[in-house]
Amino acid sequence: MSALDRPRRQLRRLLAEGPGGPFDRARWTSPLRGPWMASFLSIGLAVLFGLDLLTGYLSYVAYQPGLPGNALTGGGLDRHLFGWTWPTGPAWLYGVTQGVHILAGTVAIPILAAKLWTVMPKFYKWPPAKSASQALERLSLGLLVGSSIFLVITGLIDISYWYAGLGFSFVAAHFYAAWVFLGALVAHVGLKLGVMRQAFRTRGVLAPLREDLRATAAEPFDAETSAPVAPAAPTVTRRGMLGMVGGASLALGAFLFGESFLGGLRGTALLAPRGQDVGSGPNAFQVNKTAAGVGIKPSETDASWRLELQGDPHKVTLSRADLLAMEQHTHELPINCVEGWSTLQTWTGVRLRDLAARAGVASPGNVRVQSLQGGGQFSHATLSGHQAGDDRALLALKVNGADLSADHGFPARVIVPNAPGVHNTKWVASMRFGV
Ligand SMILES: Nc1nc2c(c(=O)[nH]1)N[C@H]1C(S)=C(S)[C@@H](COP(=O)(O)O)O[C@H]1N2
Ligand SMILES: [Mo]
Repeated sequence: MSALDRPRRQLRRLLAEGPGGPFDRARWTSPLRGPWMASFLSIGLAVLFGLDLLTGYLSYVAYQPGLPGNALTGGGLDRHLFGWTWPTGPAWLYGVTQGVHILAGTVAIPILAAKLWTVMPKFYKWPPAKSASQALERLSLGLLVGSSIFLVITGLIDISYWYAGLGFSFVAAHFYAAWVFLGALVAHVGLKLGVMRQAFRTRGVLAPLREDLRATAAEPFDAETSAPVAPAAPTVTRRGMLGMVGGASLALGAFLFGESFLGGLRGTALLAPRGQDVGSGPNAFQVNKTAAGVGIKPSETDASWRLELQGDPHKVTLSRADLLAMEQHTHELPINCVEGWSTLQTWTGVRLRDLAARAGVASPGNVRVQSLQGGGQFSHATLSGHQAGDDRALLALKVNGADLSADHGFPARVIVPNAPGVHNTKWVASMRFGV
């Protein structure tokens, strides 16, 4: 008997019988697992993730990553996709699309968890793949599950402002993962639409929701689905399980949506990042990054501060007093942050259009705005001519009738209607027209 006989025998057995444990389908006994449950949950996920793909794309367009200096990923996808321009009105639109984005992604979490629970036995398949097409199917499934979990987790980290937790650029990672997700989703839908149709045809779309516990039976076993070989007695109805999942989703949504809606409901958003004391008075609304936090020194923003306007060929330097001497305009406009919160305030300042004219530029074209803030993705932004030309696009000097506070961008900050919050640059140092 050679020394290799034993391991050989073991390998043969492993190949024939599988490694046991979770790979043994007989151990998965819940009668609720099966194609109907998987299909029903998929409809919820398709709606929510569909909304996320759509609003994610809109957010991408709103960032105008094709403009010089606005690159998001540093990769080949930093261009205008499908050639249209994000509008400057209605001013609240980005607040709604981005609010929907984080809300849909968050309420999807319990449904995603339930879907993974439902199909879990299929992840332990033995042998892992019998043919090349099965291997491809499993690869696409791995990419789908992996990218959706990755998107949800990076999104949650972002809306919690916990950037230190990520060792990479959130925007680039979230963006590319969305493309992987989209590709895997298309493959998955193509492969599974038949299973879903079959499940709904044989069991009805809603009929299983009406079954009481006694009528809650397993779907017929089929190695290709997650239905159990040897179902145990049910302990909960399908309606009960879906009620818990839906209830968890509703609770998450109820404690989050307040932060996306202008003003008053913010206090209800128990899941939004908390603990910031915004004080009282005209400047009492949330701050994304404080002046001290990004290293703005008081000596940079005192009376010696100057705004530099670079036209072509003009260059103009203005003090805050010069700006206050120009025609002032007041507009009620929101800040719509990409992290999902919005706030509506009344801003007063100089039109960007008028600043362009001051620098000798009749029609503003693209404008590159640079902050006093030394570096980082938020220290500059390029606005389109479409934005800079809008009557309501301001270099704001005041908010709610008072001077801007240091944290809200004193001496001057940009406010553009319907722009992503991050483009409303604070502590502006210079603007270059016609880039
Ligand atoms: N220079 C500079 N401008 C900035 C930021 C920043 O970090 N640095 N944050 C931006 C983001 S992401 C948002 S949402 C708004 C928030 O404005 P607020 O802090 O006045 O509420 O400012 C924008 N302007
Ligand atoms: Mo933001």
